[in-house]
Amino acid sequence: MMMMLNLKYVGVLLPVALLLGVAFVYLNSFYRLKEGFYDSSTGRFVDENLIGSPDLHLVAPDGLKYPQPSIMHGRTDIVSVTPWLAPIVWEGTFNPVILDSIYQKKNISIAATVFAVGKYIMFLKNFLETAEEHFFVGFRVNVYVFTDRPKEVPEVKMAAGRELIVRSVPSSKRWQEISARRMELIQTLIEETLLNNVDYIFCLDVDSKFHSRWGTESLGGLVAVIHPGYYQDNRNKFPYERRPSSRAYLASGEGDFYYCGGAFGGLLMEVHQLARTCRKNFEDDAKENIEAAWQEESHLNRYMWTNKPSKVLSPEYLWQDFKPRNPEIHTVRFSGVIKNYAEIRPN
Ligand code: UD2
Repeated sequence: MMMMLNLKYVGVLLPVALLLGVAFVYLNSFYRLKEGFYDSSTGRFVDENLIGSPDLHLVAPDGLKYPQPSIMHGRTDIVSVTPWLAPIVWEGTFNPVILDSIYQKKNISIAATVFAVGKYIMFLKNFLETAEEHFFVGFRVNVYVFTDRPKEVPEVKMAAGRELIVRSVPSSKRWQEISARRMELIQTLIEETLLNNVDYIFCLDVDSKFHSRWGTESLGGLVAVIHPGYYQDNRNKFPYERRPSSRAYLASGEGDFYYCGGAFGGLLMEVHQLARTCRKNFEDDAKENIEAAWQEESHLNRYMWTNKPSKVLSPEYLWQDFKPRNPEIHTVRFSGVIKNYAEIRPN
């Protein structure tokens, strides 16, 4: 009796399971097909899932001609890969023509944030004008300016597809606070405005200007810039936060490089996680009356020790105007201008 009942169930369940299986396979392939298309010009199937994710599947346009790459010849005076195999970008390690043509096809969009609070507004014009000349030229770029002096934001002619957006922020009596609060504002900007609208974001110091190309070679998941002041030093000399009571603490013998607080970026969600973490750690420290040695820069360095950047930009991407150019720096792309701290800081 029991046996007969089981057989009856199997007789009903088996066809139902088969039917569901067939339906799943059919619907799944239909769904996938809907997410791609057949490109008759190249004779290839194009998967929109891959096109949609800006960091995946690098497709070069057909017919592109450029010098043959080599794995035997190249720069020998610098290191161009980290021990975790992230590229370190230097002049002479990439071909801008290949990279631009790949990312043009993806129609990526980039946000840049810059803070100009108090007297730092004086640096904005130069920053914006030189960004128009060198920063992701030919790409969709939105520059977000955070300032307490919106009326003093200079008029700068932006190319088609590029936009300047001004956000008001309160003034502050302490420069440390202005510098550190950037993480919170970047986090909020991503959550409230950029999500689903932008692919990459770069967060830059305003007291700086562009001198030459900063473009698609800098794109990556999490992007850090090597600080120009310490790249030849032993890591025990890096100005990391050294008090174990701070959440930015790095012990002697820890840390890969000393990264800049003045320039970092990457894919939107990577930078969101970085900003959220650094903000929280900064605020938790503040509750215990601790301020890390170099504010958010210390927290960023702590974060990058655990969360390794997937692309590292050489000091070409943030030099300092007061420093003579070292021989390995073939081009300065972005640099901090000379400034009189006593004159421009609120404290
Ligand atoms: C370094 C870092 C900076 C930050 C700081 C530690 C570089 C090149 N610079 O520079 O990013 O990590 O150490 O806090 O890595 N700001 C204002 N108004 C002010 C003060 C600051 O708008 O009154 C903004 C502005 O965008 C400026 C940024 O905060 O570029 C950093 O301040 P800074 O340039 O005075 O910091 P500095 O030179 O010590």
